[in-house]
Amino acid sequence: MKSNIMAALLAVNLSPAFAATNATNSGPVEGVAVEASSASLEASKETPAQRDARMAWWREARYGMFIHWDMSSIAGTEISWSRKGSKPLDIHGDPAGYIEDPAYDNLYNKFNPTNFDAMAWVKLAKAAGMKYLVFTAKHHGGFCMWDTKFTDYSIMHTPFQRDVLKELADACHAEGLRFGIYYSPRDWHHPDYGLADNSKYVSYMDGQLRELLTNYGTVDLLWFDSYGHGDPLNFWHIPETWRLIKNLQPEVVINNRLAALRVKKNPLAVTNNNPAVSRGDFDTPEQRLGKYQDTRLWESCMTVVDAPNGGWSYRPDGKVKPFEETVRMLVSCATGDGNLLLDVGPDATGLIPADQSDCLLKVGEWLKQNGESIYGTRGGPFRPGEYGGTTRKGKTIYVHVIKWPESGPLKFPPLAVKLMNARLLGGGKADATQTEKGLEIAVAVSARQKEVTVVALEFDSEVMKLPAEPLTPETRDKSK
Ligand code: H79
Repeated sequence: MKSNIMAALLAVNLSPAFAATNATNSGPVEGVAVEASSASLEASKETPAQRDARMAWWREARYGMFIHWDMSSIAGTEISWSRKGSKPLDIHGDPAGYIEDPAYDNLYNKFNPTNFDAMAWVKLAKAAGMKYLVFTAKHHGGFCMWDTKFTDYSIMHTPFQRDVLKELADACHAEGLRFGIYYSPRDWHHPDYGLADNSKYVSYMDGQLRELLTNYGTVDLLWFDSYGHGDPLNFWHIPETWRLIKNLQPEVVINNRLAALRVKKNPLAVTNNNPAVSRGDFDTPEQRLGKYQDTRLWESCMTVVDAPNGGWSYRPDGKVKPFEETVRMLVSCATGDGNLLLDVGPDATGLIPADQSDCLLKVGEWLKQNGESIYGTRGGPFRPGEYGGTTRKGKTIYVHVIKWPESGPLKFPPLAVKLMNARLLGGGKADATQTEKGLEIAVAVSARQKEVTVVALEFDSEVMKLPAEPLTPETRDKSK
């Protein structure tokens, strides 16, 4: 019953009344041309309304925690990339074949993160206002953070011997945090990876995915990284892998990196007109904030730590982003109609370092006051600009102001709905006026917030179907 109502509401929210935009947020997916073949995949039985209902939790969540963690945290160097052995089939085109890196490949012998407490991580994510968590089960380096029967290169063969993925899944389920698994199809440690027709490796990967989707309860999200080079149909067996996943957990949300069949001409033909398999459920701009895009779901993944060549895993040489920048990243995603997946890198003892958690908790405090302008909203109706951006829900538009005009009010083009009230989130006075020329918003300097000021404008009717409007020259700040 509840999901029917949800589906009806979402069908309205996703109507094509949203202005068309160019799909700019597809993320780092390389174009490798392959011939459209007759690979069979039944067209998905999912209707658009069913898909909207399946994606509802994810779209309403807006904000999640990414965690990159394995034994690379002992060295404090970048996960996988700091492994000196070859990177077969990778973007750099190294030759296939496993080459040892004795230093990196033996780090796991010492991995004993006795401070690891899954519940503490989950409670941190919740206090930070995050609604889902995505954990690296296996990164490109091939080390497995769960009890897998397919390799000894796993957490069960460290001194720690605990299935951390299981503990995290259980903690998420107990606390009502949505649980996601990151899995890298690239595997620079596995001897079969990229060899011959890759089929032995594909069996390994499919076996592991079966484990992950069978032994850990509900998996809400699968976050694949790109699969490197190789024909998606013959070298990888993407449609078959996709079907395996969907048979085990039909509701799972899947990003675009496994799915994106790198077919330039007609990807839909390859997948029997099943756009899910060719594009996945959402786009994934990485280490950059997505542009306004309301025609396809998207999520920016960003590290809270800035470090040379990464910052995904524990990097003591990195620097945590300031709170102001972090909260503005969230605002940028929400006003652009996307999600933010913010990454932390726990240390080798199992703790999320205090400088990272402090920043997260400050955003959590901000969300306590301003969360109604983020959760469950859509971007628009005004497009983001130098001023900030807007989100909307029901009859309310939330104006997120980062930069005020040097003098006078902030101006927006006219809207076809009637302004009833204006209020400042967190208290204080906001003045808003509506004329034929448009909307004007003024907030006293003393009432503005340093990181972002949020003004809620309440109208007499729905604002969800208004087209996404750019600011016009008349409404842009002329002092710039
Ligand atoms: O898991 C995180 C990254 O490790 C992974 N995707 C996110 C979610 C990722 N895999 N590949 N890439 C990102 C592409 C990265 C390429 C480069 Fe580089 C990073 C080029 C320059 C910086 C690698 C690292 C080569 C030099 C440094």
